[in-house]
Amino acid sequence: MKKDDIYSQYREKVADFVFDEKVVSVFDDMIRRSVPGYATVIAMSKVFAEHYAQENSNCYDLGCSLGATTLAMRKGINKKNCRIVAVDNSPAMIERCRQIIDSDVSDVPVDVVLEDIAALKMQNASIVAMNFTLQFFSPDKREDLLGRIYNSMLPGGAMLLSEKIKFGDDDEQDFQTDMYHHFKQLNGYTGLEVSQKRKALENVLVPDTIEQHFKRLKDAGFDKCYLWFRCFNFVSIAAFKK
Ligand code: GEK
Repeated sequence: MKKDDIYSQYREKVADFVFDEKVVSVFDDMIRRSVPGYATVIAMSKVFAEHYAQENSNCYDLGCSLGATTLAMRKGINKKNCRIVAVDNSPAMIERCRQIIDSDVSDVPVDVVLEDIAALKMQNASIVAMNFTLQFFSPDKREDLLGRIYNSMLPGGAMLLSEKIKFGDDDEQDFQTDMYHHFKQLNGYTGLEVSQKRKALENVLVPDTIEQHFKRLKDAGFDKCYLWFRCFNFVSIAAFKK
């Protein structure tokens, strides 16, 4: 696994973060050292897939990056005629993701698709996993996207929504952010790396509060929504269609 040192050198001007070849080459290391609970969320995607994938249905991985969620779901699916559709709009991510999926042996077919989820046609979905992707999606289009996801889902379908969140209470926001930065520094990132990455993400990763997520999911039509995982300012929600 190549080490992420992208922000280790001082930069006069920090440009907005993009998912380009450079990021792809260190992505595994970057996400594991940057997202508390990432390994747990990925591992549990297998459990969700095992329980909620339905026969003759599609399972979506929206913002698949290098396919970690897809690989986990692929291991969990034990129903007939399931197909995973893994989608990302970064050409560099999709190119590498295809290689990774191709070298994984399984009976569950996977379509690796280069597309913006804003334009994606989804249907017949028993599971939709969107792990740490909605936060990068234009805030004014989030409601519409959630509505389209809900409409694409089968009765009994489950959505797995994992996100970085913000807090309405300033003290809690400071506490959770502080702990998160300690987590990153204990994982080997310097103060300079943490602050430059934070700057790069400022206009790119726009978190919502947990209350905004629950309201949006309910408004989209989801019947039940449960917070099943949380670590500092990172959460995962399971939302169900009746
Ligand atoms: C994992 N889920 O390893 N359409 C499609 N893809 C998008 C869009 C969009 N509009 N916006 C962003 N992306 C993965 C991790 S990473 C999270 C997800 C992170 C893609 C973007 O290209 C990137 O690959 C992914 O969403 C977010 O479980 O890096 O913190």
